[in-house]
Amino acid sequence: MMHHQTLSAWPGVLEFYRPYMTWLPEGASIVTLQEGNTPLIPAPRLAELAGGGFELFLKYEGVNPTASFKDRGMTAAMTQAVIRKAKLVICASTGNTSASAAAYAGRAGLRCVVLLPHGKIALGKLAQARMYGAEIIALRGNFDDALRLVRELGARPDVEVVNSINPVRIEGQKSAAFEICDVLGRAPDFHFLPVGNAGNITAYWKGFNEYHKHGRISILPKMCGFQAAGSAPIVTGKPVTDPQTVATAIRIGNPASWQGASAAVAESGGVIESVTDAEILAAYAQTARLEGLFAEPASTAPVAGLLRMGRQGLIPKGSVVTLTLTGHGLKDPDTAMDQNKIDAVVVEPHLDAVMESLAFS
Ligand code: AN7
Repeated sequence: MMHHQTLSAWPGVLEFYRPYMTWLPEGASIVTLQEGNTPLIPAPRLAELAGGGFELFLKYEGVNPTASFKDRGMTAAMTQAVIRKAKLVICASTGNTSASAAAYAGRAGLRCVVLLPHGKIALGKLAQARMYGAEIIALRGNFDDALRLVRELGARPDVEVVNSINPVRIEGQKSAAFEICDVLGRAPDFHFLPVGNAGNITAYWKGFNEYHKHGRISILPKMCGFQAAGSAPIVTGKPVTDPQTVATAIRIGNPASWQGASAAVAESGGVIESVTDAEILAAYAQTARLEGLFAEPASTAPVAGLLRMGRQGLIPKGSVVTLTLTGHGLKDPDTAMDQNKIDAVVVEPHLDAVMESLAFS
């Protein structure tokens, strides 16, 4: 007799966490790709590299339907767009928001326009926006220019803005904090994540607070956010007019949720700091090699931050630390190839040739 466990379908984050989605009208039909329920994976080798003595878990958001955490908010934004009978959905994006918006809009049967900084979008994200059928406008400008234009366009009642300035995006994204607590059976002592437009750190803090208020967790984590050094307005305290970083996803000079990020850090007793591109790229390689998790450069900014804080002795022994890997490494194949300039060895298809190239006798 074989004993099987039962596997039930995951309904997506809005349905699963419906009691916490008070904005969602009764009977609304939800636009979902079954996003969420992503794995929380132990990362003992990275923890060791950061000095050890604590437990580390990585929330691998790259396995969402469009391979980033944006899908959690996009199910909410697109559900709302349908309720409001929008004719057009628009967003500004450094890439992942546009990929997600394009997919969910297609599913909802809505026209989707994305405004992107020309030449600064990782290849995989552009491929997604094209395949899902978005209309792409490339601006001779940066993300901040794109978001300014989107705010202006969004003043029309038949246009739905699906950036995180739309509050339901935050409502969807807070589900990641719930999942972490549900899996651990407690809240982490520290939560690490990258900060760009600062919607996600705002969303996680809201999620942890709601679980705390409802008695699901008894402590709140210290929120630790990391920006790229060339694009660190919250760290330096002033907008950056020409942000630069290899982590194009977080190449943002004037974050929309600046206040939310500052509040999360201040209220939780956490930190917001910057890491250099060199630190980001080192952490990018280490995360892939040590843990088998390929995440895009923006996602490894907090890994770099954790390595630094751990080595400085800022993570107390016995702590439980969680860290969000926000997007899949395959999003940005160009950066991956640039990091690994060593080409494959090309040989004839004979065993001797292979053995010879291996110097294996
Ligand atoms: C992989 O897609 O802003 O601080 O337009 O793609 O909530 O902005 C992406 C942001 C981190 C930063 N990691 O999150 C966009 C966009 C990845 C990202 C962030 C982004 P926020």
